[in-house]
Amino acid sequence: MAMLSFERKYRVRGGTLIGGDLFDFWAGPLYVGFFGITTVFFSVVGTALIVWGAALGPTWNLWQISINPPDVKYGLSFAPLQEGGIWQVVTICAIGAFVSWALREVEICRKLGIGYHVPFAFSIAILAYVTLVVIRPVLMGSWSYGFPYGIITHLDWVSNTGYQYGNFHYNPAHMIAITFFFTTCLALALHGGLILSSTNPDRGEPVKSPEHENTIFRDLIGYSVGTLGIHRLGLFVALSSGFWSAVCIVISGPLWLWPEGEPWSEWWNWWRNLPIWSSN
Ligand code: 07D
Ligand code: 07D
Ligand code: U10
Repeated sequence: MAMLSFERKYRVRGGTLIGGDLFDFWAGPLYVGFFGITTVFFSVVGTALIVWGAALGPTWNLWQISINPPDVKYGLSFAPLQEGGIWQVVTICAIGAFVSWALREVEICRKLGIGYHVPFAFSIAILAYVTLVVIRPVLMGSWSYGFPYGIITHLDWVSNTGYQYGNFHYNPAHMIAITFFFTTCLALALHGGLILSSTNPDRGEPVKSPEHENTIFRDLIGYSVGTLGIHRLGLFVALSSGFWSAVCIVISGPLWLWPEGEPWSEWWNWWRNLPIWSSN
């Protein structure tokens, strides 16, 4: 009930980025807005195109359906619909839907008078996706470098692309991204565990304070990052994961191993070639 009366209070006009009052309303619990309309538009068109692409064959097996990017011979031009053109239009729709979703988040933040942290965070996911299907293909000179839209085929793409550079584990930016992903899990496990341990006590026990939360880590490791700090840290490590992921793939090809180049393991020769122990 409290939530419902709060919603009534903040459900006011304004804060929109475009279109003034047009579409400035709610449908049940959902805020609509101009960008809600564009999200639905792009999602419906994109999904319909994927279903059409699936209907063209060769399979209705959900795991094997794949909407493939054009052949390398089409370079950066538009391909015929059935030879990768569908993938190109689906990509436009996907970017349209993701960016619309982020802008809808911005409008809701403006209505609530809160910071833009949530849309900023989602923008990093969009950056990673756009790096995979636009920035890197453009730098490589062909849309064929985008990943195919299929549950299993996109895994094949990751595997093939990984082995194309020898062993992707030697990519230093991939290492940094993975370290941030693991750190994010560690931080969330610590935080989830800490909050539950102090604010969800046994029946009859009092709820404990932030002092308790700080003290377990001060006793344990000599330092507590603090109740606000853990959220800053969490956001930082999570966004860094996505950011370094985008970096690790955009440098594979455009920077390293292209046009001829070497596998990622060769990158580490800078270490052997350091003047301190290298005679040449
Ligand atoms: C839990 C939030 C909910 C979202 C979900 C995903 C669709 C796709 C459409 C068949 C954490 C909804 C799925 C709408 C259906 C069609 C056409 C988010 C949560 C549940 N992948 N990937 C998956 C996507 C890439 C990789 C699963 C999307 C890159 C590996 C799901 C994208 C690379 C593995 C999926 C994308 C890559 C997966 C679970 C876009 C590097 C797995 C995802 C738009 C990033 C895992 C069979 C999940 C799996 C998996 C979706 C991009 C690698 C199908 C939408 C090209 C190695 N990916 N992926 O829970 O089981 O995300 O695959 O960029 O092992 Mg992928
Ligand atoms: C791109 C998703 C964006 C999603 C958006 C939203 C919907 C709506 C609707 C649910 C970025 C989509 C929303 C569709 C859904 C509803 C209602 C997220 C994206 C905008 N790797 N690797 C990574 C590891 C190996 C390789 C990233 C680990 C092998 C390649 C991450 C291991 C080889 C690429 C990572 C490992 C290899 C990557 C992925 C271990 C293969 C990439 C996370 C332990 C032989 C990709 C930007 C990511 C990348 C990537 C982790 C192994 C190859 C750091 C832990 C050695 C080619 N790998 N990898 O990017 O950086 O998320 O992409 O072995 O391209 Mg790797
Ligand atoms: C909680 C809480 C709450 C609180 C709390 C807490 C949970 C209620 C009340 C408690 C939380 C805390 C006290 C915070 C503690 C947090 C954690 C333990 C987790 C968080 C993690 C960190 C603080 C560190 C995070 C930072 C990271 C991961 C970034 C730093 C690292 C990098 C930038 C690079 C990492 C990559 C690596 C290692 C891969 C290597 C590759 C490269 C760096 C690329 C190139 C490599 C080189 C140039 C060097 C070559 C490599 C060499 C030489 C390595 C050799 C290695 C050897 C070891 C020999 O809920 O609220 O409040 O308090």
